[in-house]
Amino acid sequence: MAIDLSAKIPNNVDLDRDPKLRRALEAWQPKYVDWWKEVGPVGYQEKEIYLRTAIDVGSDGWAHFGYVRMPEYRWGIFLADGSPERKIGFGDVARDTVWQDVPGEHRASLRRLIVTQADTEPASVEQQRRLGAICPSLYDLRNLFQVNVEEGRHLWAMVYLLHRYFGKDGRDEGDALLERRAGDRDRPRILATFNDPVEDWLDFFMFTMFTDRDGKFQLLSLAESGFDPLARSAQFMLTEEAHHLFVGETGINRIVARSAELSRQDPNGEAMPHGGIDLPVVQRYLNLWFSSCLDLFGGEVSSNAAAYFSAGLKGRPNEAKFPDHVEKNEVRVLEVADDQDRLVKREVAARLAINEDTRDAYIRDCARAVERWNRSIESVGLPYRLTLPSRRFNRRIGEHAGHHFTPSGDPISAALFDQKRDEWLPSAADRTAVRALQQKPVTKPGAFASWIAPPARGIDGKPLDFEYVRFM
Ligand code: BYC
Ligand code: FE
Ligand code: FE
Repeated sequence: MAIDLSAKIPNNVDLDRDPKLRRALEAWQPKYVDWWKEVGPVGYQEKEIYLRTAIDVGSDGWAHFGYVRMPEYRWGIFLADGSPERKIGFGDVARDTVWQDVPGEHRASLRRLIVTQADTEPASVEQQRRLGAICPSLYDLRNLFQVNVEEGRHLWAMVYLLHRYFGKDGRDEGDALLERRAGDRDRPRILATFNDPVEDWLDFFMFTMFTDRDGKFQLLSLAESGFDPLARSAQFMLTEEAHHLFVGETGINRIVARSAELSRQDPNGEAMPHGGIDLPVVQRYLNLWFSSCLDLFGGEVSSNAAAYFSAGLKGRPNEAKFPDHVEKNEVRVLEVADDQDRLVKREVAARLAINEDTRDAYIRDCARAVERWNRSIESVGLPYRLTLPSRRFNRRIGEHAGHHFTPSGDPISAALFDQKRDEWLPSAADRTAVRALQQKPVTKPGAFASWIAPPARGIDGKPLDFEYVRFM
């Protein structure tokens, strides 16, 4: 199907055939643009940014690149191609045909899953809104805005589902999504990480590395859903998501490469005196964001997750790769602290531990990236290594919340944790030091801040000194 980009809302869901739905979304659109202008990126709204816009879902040429002012970005609605014959791959409904509408008995659960997914998208834009003022290069500035506009499109993807399949309730949820605010005391975003501050570019790269990666694994799980429109929305969102993860993983790699190079030349092994970020500071930011994002998978023992899985609403990432898609009589062993803070093994029904399967897949993917960063450090001959902390470290949700663990996962007292806090998590001094390096934006084409190496190549085949953001 050819997509009409001049339509008010570009889409491949035949909006024109459903005038009532189209009008409802066209009524939501100005509220969305107001939200964008109010709490979207600070400054730069009138600048022309070299952005990618989704225009199709085919494997070749789903996007086009060009200069756009962000408020004029074409946020569209796209579902990946699918087959109405697709079979559900898990739970008690395994091998049933997928649903094109919302089964009445699953309406509340599906609405809740979609709203939770949707809420993270605008939240991340709000969290990142001040970073433009301290960007390390035009290339990075453009990537920040690319991520921001696509998170905006992800919100559109979810609001379409709410409007189309959930009637008045769905429209109310669509409005509420524009009313909550990241970090707001009275009307916060739903999940904790999406209220955490993103103050500097080390936070930003950690966020796109670890938090967007939660997005990848949640979207992979939703792409398995028996509710076909949700599955196909999630599939297309994953296409865009790959770039967000690229920004995070390569961003940290570029920081680490620069830090390693500067540290090696310093008699005390420090990068800060030479305009770089010390590797132990990178490690503490990593500890913070990784642990916060582990919470995004929910509790280790979750009756919600069991119910979603049984009913075919939400599977696991790449469900087909799991040996058992029903998990009826299996058990999983968890290692948790008992009430005397000793590590003990606890058996739970596998269905109750579905969140743990998804978390495992996520941790494996994060570990692969850490290995890559370590190869960058190793290549300059520095012995320092980054590591992922234990999945028990610094948790606020689930079985490990309320206990304290070292980064290696050993139970310790609250008092000892407090004492060690600044060794394990970003201290006020770390934040001040990072901030001192990032006071001024670097906006000369081809120039990069001292604390980050240039990327291997530019965007869309353009050179590194391309004018990714036009300042006239
Ligand atoms: N913070 O039964 P449990 C993305 C609540 S990121 C605060 O263990 P469940 C993106 C929970 O709601 C992907 N509260 O949880 C990334 C429950 O509340 P109630 C977003 C939390 O349901 C970057 C209670 O604790 N997508 O796309 O098994 C940029 C008990 O929890 C948290 C999704 O999340 C938390 N971290 O799992 C832009 C997919 N965790 O019932 C975008 C949809 C749990 O006591 N969401 N709680 O009121 C879900 O699938 C599930 O809701 C969760 C939680 C996996 C998040
Ligand atoms: Fe997203
Ligand atoms: Fe993302």
